[in-house]
Amino acid sequence: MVIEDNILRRHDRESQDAVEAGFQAGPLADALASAPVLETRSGLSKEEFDREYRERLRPVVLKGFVKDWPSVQTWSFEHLAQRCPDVQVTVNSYSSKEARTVTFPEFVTLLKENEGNTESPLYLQEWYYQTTAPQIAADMPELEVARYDFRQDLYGEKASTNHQLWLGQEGGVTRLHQDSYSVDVMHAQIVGSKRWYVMGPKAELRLGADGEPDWDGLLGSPETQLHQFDLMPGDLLYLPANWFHRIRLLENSIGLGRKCLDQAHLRVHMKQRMNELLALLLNFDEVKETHPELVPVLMSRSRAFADRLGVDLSRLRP
Ligand SMILES: O=C(O)CCC(=O)C(=O)O
Repeated sequence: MVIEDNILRRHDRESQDAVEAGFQAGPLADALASAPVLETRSGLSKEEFDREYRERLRPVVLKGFVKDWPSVQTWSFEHLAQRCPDVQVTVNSYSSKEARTVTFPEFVTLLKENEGNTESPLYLQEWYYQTTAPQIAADMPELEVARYDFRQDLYGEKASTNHQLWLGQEGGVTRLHQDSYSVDVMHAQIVGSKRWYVMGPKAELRLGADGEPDWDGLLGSPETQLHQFDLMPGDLLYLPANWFHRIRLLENSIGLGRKCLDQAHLRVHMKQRMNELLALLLNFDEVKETHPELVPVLMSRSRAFADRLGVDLSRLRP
């Protein structure tokens, strides 16, 4: 099994903790204070967006782009509780110790009870609301600038609309990561605000000669392209495939993660899908041994993938 050299891309707990610690103190934390703000535009047409940003793989915040969405105009946690009285959600799903499944109104009660606890904020991550709460979907209308999403052609309607809501409390953090399978991030901020730190796809953190992460090497490289910005209600972020991102909730917040597969990334997307499936299938025992924390994630992703494709897992083609 090949060990990834770039610590930013590693999935083991120790490496992820080291990267997160870098955001709290030390050279990276110091650099964040003066990191440039990401380019922000308003009033862009779809053609301008395609030409100036998507085709050139340049990230941008589209200021106020979704400000007229019903969700941005009317949502609060209480409002959603009324509209989703029986919907089950899994809160803090990224931590096996803290994860708990409750109804949406129970989640809102938990939020109130935990208000002000910025040490252990609650976070409902990656809620695939379209299957469990389709009644709220119309409040986040389809975006003209996101019509290039090729997943619909590739996987059909069901697989291509797996948008995710992220709902959490002030202080909640999503650690630095790249999205899988080379999809672009389009993130619409609905309620509250979040601080994003982003780095280019080739940002690299290696171990130095002293065995510690070489932060100066990361910060000195032109590939790092460290930027920051606060996403406010009504803003839409476009982050091209493989850009690293870390998010901290500045207030109680609701955001919509709406991924897009650019047809330009189709080959690499399929290769990554196949790679993951075959690595799981052919090296299952080794993967279980070397990456035990990844196995349940990969299995549930693969099950969801099969489900969305309508694959009958009981059948093997002779
Ligand atoms: O908002 C967050 O906490 C994470 C969002 C994210 O990672 C995404 O939309 O890709």
